[in-house]
Parts: sequence; structure tokens; C-alpha cells
Amino acid sequence: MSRVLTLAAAQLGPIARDEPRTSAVQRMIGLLRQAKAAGAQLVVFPELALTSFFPRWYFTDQAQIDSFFEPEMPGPETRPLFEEAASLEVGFYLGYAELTEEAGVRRHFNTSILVDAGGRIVGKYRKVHLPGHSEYEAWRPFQHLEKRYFEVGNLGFPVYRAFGGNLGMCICNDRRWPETFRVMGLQGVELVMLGYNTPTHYPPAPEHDHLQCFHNHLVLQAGAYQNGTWVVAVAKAGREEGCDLIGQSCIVAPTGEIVAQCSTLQDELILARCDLDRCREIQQNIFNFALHRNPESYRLITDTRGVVAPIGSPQQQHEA
Ligand code: ING
Repeated sequence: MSRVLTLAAAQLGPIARDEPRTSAVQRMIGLLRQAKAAGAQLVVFPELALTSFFPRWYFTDQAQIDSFFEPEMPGPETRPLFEEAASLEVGFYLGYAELTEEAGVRRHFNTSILVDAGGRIVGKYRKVHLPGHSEYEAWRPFQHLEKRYFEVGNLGFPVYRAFGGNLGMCICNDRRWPETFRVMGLQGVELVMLGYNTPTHYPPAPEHDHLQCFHNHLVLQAGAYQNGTWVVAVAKAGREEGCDLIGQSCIVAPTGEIVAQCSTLQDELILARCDLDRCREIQQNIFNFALHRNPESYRLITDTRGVVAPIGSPQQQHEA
């Protein structure tokens, strides 16, 4: 019996800086209802889906920073989303800024959760690859201060048995790093869900601005194909507080083919019937890891953070 999941990508248009969480929640409830009416069982929302993408601004006051975070999940403003999803019997992925306390220390993470059709949180992920910088950089037209406001995720890349399959999560910049997909691939992942806030303009390399949408799909399709997994990737899109964010949310098959794609920069729902058994076409053949991988040749991938000197380079001779 094939394991077909009807998946929905629920793209959001801009969220204004002063837009209350209740407004974002109401927009997401509308998308949930649309998804349910179209037969969806699981809906993916963007990264940091409750507020404007606040790392674009420089803050020094911690209370102001914390105002963008959720001290509880669900909390009073997000509970209606959980309740609506449970009444519709639809699961969802939600990206948000997590404020938590561990051993008396307040911790800040860029987080996503997986919520089942009963409204229960069955999975959590904390963003590992934090892009951008940690201090104010005046030369930039807008900041990208994720390294200032978030800690590196400490949960690894877990894959969960849920919805009849192996489901994993990541967030935005994570998708650009092959390690993200491979660590989940080595746990037999069959669906990777992720949200993103990706500006069209990348200040350190403006000559790549015209490539942002290409790079987005490039890494999603590679991640899907090289690990034989479905991928649902969802944008917060459009001109948000003067910053243009790419859209093109999409659903990618294990073959790397895009099977559904958003065509606006607003709130938009796309769906696809995804047969999780189709992962086998890839995972049992071209990317049969147990048959073809040779980890003893890959040691550098986990042994070093940055680049090491190549053979014959002066540094290498010096060290030798
Ligand atoms: N945003 C961007 C992303 O990785 C970025 C940061 C933009 C990196 C463009 C490189 C190029 O998609 C987040 N939130 O990670």
C-alpha cells in the first residue's frame, strides 16, 4: 500500500514590524483551512512566521529583542493556530523565535516545530547554520544579525517517525549546506520541511543578487535528489519593511523535480500528493548509502571546521 501524503506549502507575504502575532496567526489559519479543503494532511509555514524578519534591524535592548521571541509554544496568541489545526486534523511545521530557560539561563534559538494532526508537538529543530553577523555593520543597507540574536542550534538534525514516514526539519540557511540533508539522509529521511526568509539583495556579494532564486532551487533540488527525499520549502516573501524577499516556495520530489511552486510574493498555498515510497527509487539505487558510501574517505568533513592546506602548499610543508 503506497504511503501518499498530501502536503501543502503555505507561503506568507510580508509581515509588518507592527503587525500583531494574532494577525499572522489569522493569516495562517486561513491557509490551514484552504489546505484542509484541498485535502492536505500536513502544512509547512515559513521560518520566523509570527513576526517580521527582525534580524534585519540592530537592537541593543534585550527586552526589545525578546519581544520578537515566544516564551511558550503554544502561547496565548498561537494557541488558536494549534486548536484550528487539531479541529481540522491537519499537522503543521511552524518556524518561530524560541525563548527558553535551561539551567536558569535564558536561551534564544531560531526554531521550528512539527505538530501532529492532534495539535501535539512531536518534533523540534533549532537552526544550526546562522548566517550574517553579530555586530552592527553600517555599510549594509539592512542588517542580518542572526548571529547576534540566536544561539547555534543544539538538537542536531533529528528525523522523526510521524505521518507514516521519516520526517525531518531545517531552517533557511541550513538548506545551503549539504551536511544538513545528508545527516537527515543517514537517518532515512523521506520528507524535509523548511521555511526561509531570503533577501534578494545579498550585501557581501551584490553580483549574485540575480541568482538568489536559482540558488534557492539549486540547493533544494540537490538536497532532495542526493538523499532521495521529498522537500517542502516555504518562503516568507515580498517587500517586507522595504526589504525584498524571494518567493518561489516549492515542493520537490526525491528525483529533484519541482512538482509544485508558488507564483506570487503573497500568502499563497500550493499542494502536492507525495508518495513517500518513491524515496526508494533513489535510496535503494543511485544513493544506496550502505552500498556506495565510504566514510573513511570523508573524515575531513567532521574533523575540520575550515579549510586545511592542500598538498604541496607552503603551510603544508611548514606543518609537515
Ligand atoms: N536567510 C538567508 C538564506 O540563507 C542569505 C541568508 C541570503 C544567505 C542570501 C546567502 C544569500 O537564505 C536566512 N534567514 O538564513
